[in-house]
Amino acid sequence: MRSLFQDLTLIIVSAGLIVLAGLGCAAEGQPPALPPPTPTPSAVTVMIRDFQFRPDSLTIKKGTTVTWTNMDSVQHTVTRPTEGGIQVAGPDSPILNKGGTYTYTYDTVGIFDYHCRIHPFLKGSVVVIAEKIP
Ligand SMILES: [Cu+2]
Repeated sequence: MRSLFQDLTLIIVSAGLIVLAGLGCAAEGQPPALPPPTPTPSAVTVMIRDFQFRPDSLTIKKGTTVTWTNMDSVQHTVTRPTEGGIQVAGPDSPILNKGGTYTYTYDTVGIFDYHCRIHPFLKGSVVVIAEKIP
């Protein structure tokens, strides 16, 4: 014995299928344009140990945050270069003691060198790309 409720349910489900079928036809042969993939920002860690940035060169996606951690007993910095007395883009940390960390987010595509202000021979660089790393 079918109830009125069952009949109504059947009608509602049928109507839903018809609507879905209609949508299917509309989309046929004309796939909807997908939005361009957005690079997912991520986080990368660089250790400063034995007077070296490890790794000393990185390739990252735009929007990636890099965190430097000083593992040495001596103080270090993560400092962008200066050109004609003006600092160009890049990280600019305070002095980091042992265990100190500094975080910088690269929002611009390009090549960004950096160094330690206290030990200018201590150098690193970051390549920032727009596309996803394969
Ligand atoms: Cu240093």
